[in-house]
Amino acid sequence: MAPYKPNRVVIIGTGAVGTTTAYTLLLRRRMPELVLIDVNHQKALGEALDMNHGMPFIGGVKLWAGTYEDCREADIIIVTAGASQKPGETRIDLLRKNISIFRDIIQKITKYNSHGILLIATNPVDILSYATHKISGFDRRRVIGSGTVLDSARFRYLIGKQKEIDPRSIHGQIIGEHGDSEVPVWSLANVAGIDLNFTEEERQSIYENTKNAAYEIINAKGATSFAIALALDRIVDAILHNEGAVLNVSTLLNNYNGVSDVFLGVPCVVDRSGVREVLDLTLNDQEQALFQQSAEKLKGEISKLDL
Ligand code: 6V0
Repeated sequence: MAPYKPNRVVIIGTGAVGTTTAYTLLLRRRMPELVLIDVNHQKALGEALDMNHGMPFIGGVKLWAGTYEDCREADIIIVTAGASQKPGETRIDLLRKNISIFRDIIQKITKYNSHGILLIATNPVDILSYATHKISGFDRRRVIGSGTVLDSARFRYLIGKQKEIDPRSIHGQIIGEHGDSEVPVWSLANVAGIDLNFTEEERQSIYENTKNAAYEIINAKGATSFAIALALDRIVDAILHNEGAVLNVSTLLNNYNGVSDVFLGVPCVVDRSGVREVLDLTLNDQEQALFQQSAEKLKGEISKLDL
């Protein structure tokens, strides 16, 4: 087999999430070529120009505002295009607007690319990842939603803050919907294998703050961008460097803790092939019930779509 060379990443949507992700990938020099696409081409042009003027300080990345034809040689296409939450809106509220945008975008991408990995960030991310899988016809391993990677990071940050321990040393995860029905897996959360020993009140507070983080940030600054950009960068790195990293991305489930035919965030092994493997979690009864409720909620929304 010829040696694998990471080549090109395309980002569709150059709003708060798309540009911050581009800038993060650029600073970390994740790939030799980065393309920005937006329905508002002027915006993509401006962002590309602004970032290109920083090249003398970074180097090594060719970046431009492109068209869907540039997807032809892309290893990863990240979709961040579409409406974002306004104060008071849930992620599910965005579905009507974003599903039609997605039909158009995914068809345009697949006109030129049938081999790459589609990494979806637009909300509601789990439902739009499912729709992407259906519209594109891509193998399930190559359609990845950002899932609960960000929620798990928020969870670990808050636990670390409470325990005064580096969040990188906290083992904890959120599964299910990236949204209001997400599930904290307290039964498996630990530091160095040691139980966290939180009171019920502390658990509730950490969970609520994790779940409501986006609402809090959107109320304060209008959008979330930095942590999601780092989460997307983490997923891209795992793919391009064939890491086999375990990340709670959103993937198509098949009889997983009693759940099938829906995309949800669960621990997955991510490498060059995309989602190489979904890891089985032994949940307690309460977690399993909440996970199944999360799945039912999303399946109810999916059943209303014409996919
Ligand atoms: P934004 O800043 O409004 O940017 C959206 C961009 O999409 C704009 O530049 C638009 O011009 C562009 N766009 C709209 N329609 C199209 C189209 N048909 N083709 C190409 N480009 C188009 O939104 P922001 O960047 O804040 O959020 C983007 C999406 O990411 C929203 O749906 C958010 O809810 C979602 N997020 C998902 C997160 C996750 O964890 N998965 C986290 C944060 C936000």
